[in-house]
Amino acid sequence: MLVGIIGAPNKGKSTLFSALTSIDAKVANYPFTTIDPNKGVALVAHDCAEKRIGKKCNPRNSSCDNGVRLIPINVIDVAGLVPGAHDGKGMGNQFLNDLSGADGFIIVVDASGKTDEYGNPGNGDPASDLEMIMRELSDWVSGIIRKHMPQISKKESGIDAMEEVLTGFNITRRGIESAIEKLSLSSSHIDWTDEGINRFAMLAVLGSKHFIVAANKADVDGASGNMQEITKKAEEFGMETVACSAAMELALQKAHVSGMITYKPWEKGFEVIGKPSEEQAKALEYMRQFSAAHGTGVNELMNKLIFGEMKQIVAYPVEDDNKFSDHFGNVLPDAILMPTGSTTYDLAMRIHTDIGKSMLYAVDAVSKMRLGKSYELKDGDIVKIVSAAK
Ligand SMILES: Nc1nc2c(ncn2[C@@H]2O[C@H](COP(=O)(O)OP(=O)(O)OP(=O)(O)O)[C@@H](O)[C@H]2O)c(=O)[nH]1
Ligand SMILES: [Mg+2]
Repeated sequence: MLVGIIGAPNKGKSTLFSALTSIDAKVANYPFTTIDPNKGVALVAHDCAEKRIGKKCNPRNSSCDNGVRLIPINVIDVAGLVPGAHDGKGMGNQFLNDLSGADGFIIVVDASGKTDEYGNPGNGDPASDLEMIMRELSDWVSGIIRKHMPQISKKESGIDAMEEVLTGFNITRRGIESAIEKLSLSSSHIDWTDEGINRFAMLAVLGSKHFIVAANKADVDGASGNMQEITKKAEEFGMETVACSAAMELALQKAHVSGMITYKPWEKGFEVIGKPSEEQAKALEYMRQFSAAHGTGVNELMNKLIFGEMKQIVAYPVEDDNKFSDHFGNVLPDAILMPTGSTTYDLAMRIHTDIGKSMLYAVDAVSKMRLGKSYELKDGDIVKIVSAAK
């Protein structure tokens, strides 16, 4: 799974990336600070199944902090998108290709409205920035379709041809079919007008990828006044909005590393353990008040994207269902993210195609019930896959 952080320039994408990954990305108060994409690993927090079995876990592919499983997710932070980016404006469209493998997107807007769509200081309109980003993504996809139109229109099955062209961009067959249906376009033989292609591209993107809107810089005066409009625009696209302050999240994490406070991003609040100067104490107090109800919003953002929007569940495969462990005795070694609706067979295929192909059945390690290949996994299930594979 790959999550892309996108948005116009100077909105706080790299600050959010640093807060999510603990990697020091270059951050500055001017547009196009980021040129080459930053790639890293974020951790998403979820209740660990160790509580259910009353045994301390010993994770391998993730980590666990007092009953909170931290599961790694790849994230990528790219250059700012400006109007016409799909056509090579700004940093061009190379970085759009870097995003083609992403299945989830965090769209960062400047909720304070103090930067324009090119990232320059001034009067900005975050809701229209959001619209611009979606238009750029969709124009990028339309451009690809248009380029391949001669070959698509020659094929008998338009959907197959479209799928072939768009598969590298993680545009799914489901997304293609639902867009065609919504627009009542012909699907057997595709030869649409430019207008048809544009409308199709937007719906195919929305139907294939998952989005959440980060109303960033929520700590800045004036941000709350823009929230209603941002949320309304996001809803038009079927997206949820989370108000956040990436800068505050980063500051709290740095204060934790320096020994000034103890802070865990997935918990609300923090404890001051160092000796802050008067100025630091004031800043900490401000951050405490801002984050009292919902934290800084950064953890919530990731959680809502992965478990809400992308509807992922966590499954724990084990080899020994009595010890809940792998064959080395590691308890609940792996936490695997899977889309809701995944079966024990899907999990087996994820572990290894050989195990999947020769899977016989599965066992629920807690109830010891035998589960068929088509059993739909629930969040937190601990299962042993029984396979004929060695
Ligand atoms: N007040 C406040 N400032 C922020 C926040 N997030 C980022 N900033 C500031 O906004 C400016 C731009 O941040 P970056 O993270 O470089 O933004 P970007 O979107 O990656 O910018 P480009 O790479 O140029 O597209 C910097 O001065 C940050 O310190 C926030 O939550 N609150
Ligand atoms: Mg950047």
